[in-house]
Amino acid sequence: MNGAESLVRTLVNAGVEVCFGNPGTSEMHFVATLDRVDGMRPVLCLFEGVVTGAADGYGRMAGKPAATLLHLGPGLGNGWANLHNARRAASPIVNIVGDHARYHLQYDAPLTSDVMALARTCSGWVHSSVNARSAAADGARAVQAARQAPGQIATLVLPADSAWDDADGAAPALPVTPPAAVATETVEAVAQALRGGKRAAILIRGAGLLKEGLEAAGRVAEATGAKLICDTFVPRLQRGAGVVEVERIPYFAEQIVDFLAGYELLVLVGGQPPVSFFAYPGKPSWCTPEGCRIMYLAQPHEDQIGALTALADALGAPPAATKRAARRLPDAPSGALNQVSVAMSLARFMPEGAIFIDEAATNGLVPYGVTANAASHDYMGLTGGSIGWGMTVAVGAAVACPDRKVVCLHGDGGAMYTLQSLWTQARENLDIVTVIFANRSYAILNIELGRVGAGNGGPKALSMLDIGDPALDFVKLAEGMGVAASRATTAEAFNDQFADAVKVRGPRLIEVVL
Ligand SMILES: Cc1ncc(C[n+]2csc(CCOP(=O)(O)OP(=O)(O)O)c2C)c(N)n1
Repeated sequence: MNGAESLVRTLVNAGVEVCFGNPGTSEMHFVATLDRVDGMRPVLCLFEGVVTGAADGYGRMAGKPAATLLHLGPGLGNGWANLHNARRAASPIVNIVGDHARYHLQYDAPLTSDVMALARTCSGWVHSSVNARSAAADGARAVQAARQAPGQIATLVLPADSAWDDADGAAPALPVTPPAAVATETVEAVAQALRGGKRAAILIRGAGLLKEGLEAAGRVAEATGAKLICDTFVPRLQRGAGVVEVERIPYFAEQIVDFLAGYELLVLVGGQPPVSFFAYPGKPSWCTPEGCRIMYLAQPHEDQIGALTALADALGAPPAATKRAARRLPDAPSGALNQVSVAMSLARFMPEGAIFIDEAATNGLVPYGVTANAASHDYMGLTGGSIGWGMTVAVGAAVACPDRKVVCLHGDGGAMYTLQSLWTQARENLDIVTVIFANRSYAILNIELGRVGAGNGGPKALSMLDIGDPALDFVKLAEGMGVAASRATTAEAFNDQFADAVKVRGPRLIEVVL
């Protein structure tokens, strides 16, 4: 057995079932192993940004890591932006990055680069397997590190000779440390502060945004009158009919300030105080009101669900929450096609248990709002702000949850970063409906131009924010990658196309012409 095979067998032992990858020469022994080892599903993606984004989506939905296979520094570099998004979501991922054989590095061959340095900037754990006999043990440690609460990116560099030299065999899985229990004193202190009658908000992230956490949070809210809130961009939120609701913090700094005005106590559960996404001249970066007390109920690595449950019990809250989102499905939309009509169709037809991925940018606000009362679903947001994420995450979510419909709303600008996702969606027959908002513009940047005080922009400046000439034909682009596609120009047409798309299994794309 060589080092690569010992590593793949170890990954499988540790519960890693999927490898999203884009290999090169230095990863050929790893690739060759895939036919010799049962239990690892290889998924080819045609750009590393798709590889890493898919691993992010898989990690968020499966709650355990997939492996990626990346080609030296350039492969990792191409995948970096979506690793950034994944890091900001605390997604568990195990990157396997091939490198030159160690004796080859001295010759400075063309693909030589400082892979370790690059890996450190996006990973919580980094290691290079210095010989084939340690690759298995290193792999086990990588999975353990990735699964450490709340989840992180572990990058294992595999030099080519460590892959092809003889190894002793696979390593067993290492124990996974569960989220740490929150101290009783912490729970007591927060309970006492909440009992004090101050106007309070509880900001929840991580596992606290899954149904069980929300249930406990709902009990706390009902016992204290505290408002439940979540970040603008959440890694994963369960919501919809029958689920306890949280209010989303708005995007712009001054809106956040208004949203939090008057709060005297901010309790953090797995997150940090909200700040402005960007700095703007004359506008605040820090958005928590002056004098507002900030208390941490649970840190990201701690047990958020357990802490919320203990808090509800300490407050003597009723045993179950009573306030949940009602089921309210909109009528079929008619007339103009815009984010309102799309939102109505979405809420009408999104099936129970759907996975809603949101990179709709300026067209995302209404769909998010209206689906609050749709069938219950999982929602995922762009945690790191690096666009070109949604379609890639859809790949990973669909691989992780083959029995659930994935609905991905996407801006046309962001879509062009990682459009290759569609090819993998077709090849793997993934159950994904992609809705492209074709406004033919970087619309948000038109807003930001004024907000940062850079003026209205002359023709050259505005040309940098316009993607309408030539007009992108998403129907042809999708069909060219094997995904059935259609174009909607009216609300009625979209309604029909979307209703049809959710009924049929497999990848579909609808271009919404705005
Ligand atoms: C990697 C990366 N590059 C550039 C940006 C800057 N950026 C933010 S939004 C945006 C355009 C988004 O356009 P689109 O997806 O069409 O959405 P719209 O704003 O039109 O609603 C760009 C280029 C970014 N966030 N991330």
